[in-house]
Amino acid sequence: MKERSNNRKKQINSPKKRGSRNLSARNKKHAVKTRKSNNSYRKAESKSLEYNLESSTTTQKSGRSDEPFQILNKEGQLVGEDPKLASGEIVQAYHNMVLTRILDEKLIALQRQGRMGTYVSCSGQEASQIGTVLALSKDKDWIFPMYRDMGMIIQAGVSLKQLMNRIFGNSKDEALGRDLPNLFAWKEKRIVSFAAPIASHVPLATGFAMAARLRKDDSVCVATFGDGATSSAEFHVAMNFAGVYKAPIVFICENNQYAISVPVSQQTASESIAVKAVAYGFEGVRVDGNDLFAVYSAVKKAAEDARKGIGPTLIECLTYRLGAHSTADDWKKYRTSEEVETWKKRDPIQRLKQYMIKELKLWSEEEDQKLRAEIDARISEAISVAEKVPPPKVTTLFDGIYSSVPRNLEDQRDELLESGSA
Ligand SMILES: Cc1ncc(C[n+]2csc(CCOP(=O)(O)OP(=O)(O)O)c2C)c(N)n1
Ligand SMILES: [Mg+2]
Repeated sequence: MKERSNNRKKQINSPKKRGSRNLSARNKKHAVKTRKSNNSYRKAESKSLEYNLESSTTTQKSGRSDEPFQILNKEGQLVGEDPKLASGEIVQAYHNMVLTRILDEKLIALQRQGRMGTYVSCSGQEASQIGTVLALSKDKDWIFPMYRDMGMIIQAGVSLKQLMNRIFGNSKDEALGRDLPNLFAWKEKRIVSFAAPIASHVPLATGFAMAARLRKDDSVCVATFGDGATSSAEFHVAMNFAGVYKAPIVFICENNQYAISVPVSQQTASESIAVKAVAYGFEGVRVDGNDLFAVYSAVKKAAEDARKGIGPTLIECLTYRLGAHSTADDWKKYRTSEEVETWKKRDPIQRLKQYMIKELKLWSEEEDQKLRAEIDARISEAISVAEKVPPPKVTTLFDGIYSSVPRNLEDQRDELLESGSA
């Protein structure tokens, strides 16, 4: 360990090797900070990545900063530049955040009752997901989501009915039961299918963005992933390629503090995830991911830059998953109740609600109760309808894969039909 830390010191003290002579003023700031944190090698293993989400006096005007960019503080007060969304858009986004939260809770209960398969919860991350989609062009932009992004699917306009058919994988599901509940994809909404190996979709999204550039269409691609995904080779390959070719892509890391049980402090020795963009030659932005307005503003700016050919952006949304990683683990084994309680006070739904009630004066507790009851009833109804729809016919397995079904598959299909089990 001693030898290792000496080597690290040598590297750190060798600016030529680090290429810091060519760094811009902003990057130098990052370099200095990195040097400082590398000197405390032992500490880096146990400390969490530091940031201040408690400030009620933040005055940042843009998202280009080391401190998380915030517009609505946790009390729901405006502390940054108002993105001037229309009232209708704010209420719609709020509605979708509440819908996502209640649906999430109900789906966990359904899994516990043995009525659906494994499910990955998104409670706590609604502002990151809904704020992102709100900032995109519905007619142009493409989304490569991760498994936890149900809020994005809802904000993109997939109906509750469609979503429930997908979750039960019934015969009315457009994917005919081929996807796992969380592997969302809707072609007509420009949402591309997710593959379970972490970060495998990030280079694909980058290639897709480049294809748009070559076709001379001005669509932008958004790829979302977790903090754990940033340790994968695919993340770095995609970032490097996107930086070199100025691909029209926005990388969004939903840093929810854990990759299953591994805290982000053990995921990276960097001072942040956003700072990784600096090495690839483009902007990294750290955003309070529980602040709908901050996420919206940062993604909007990044999408505009991508569309103009300025290049990609990496946005790190600091957020928290309030529940377990999935219905297959117990969060009490790897985090404290105090930590969860701290993050509950930064709840993205509560802060937007407070802003709508106190500052915009377009919402009330009564309306809120009414909305929640309505959503609850709509979800229960959608579940009971979708659950009764029969599963797809087994022979649909052979449909929609090849333009003409190969002989060997035709034989297997005939065999299945003759066996009478189809
Ligand atoms: C290549 C690969 N390695 C491991 C896994 C198992 N795995 C599934 S989810 C997950 C954690 C990912 O964490 P993060 O990227 O932070 O996303 P989060 O689940 O926290 O939203 C892991 C390790 C996987 N699916 N693919
Ligand atoms: Mg994570």
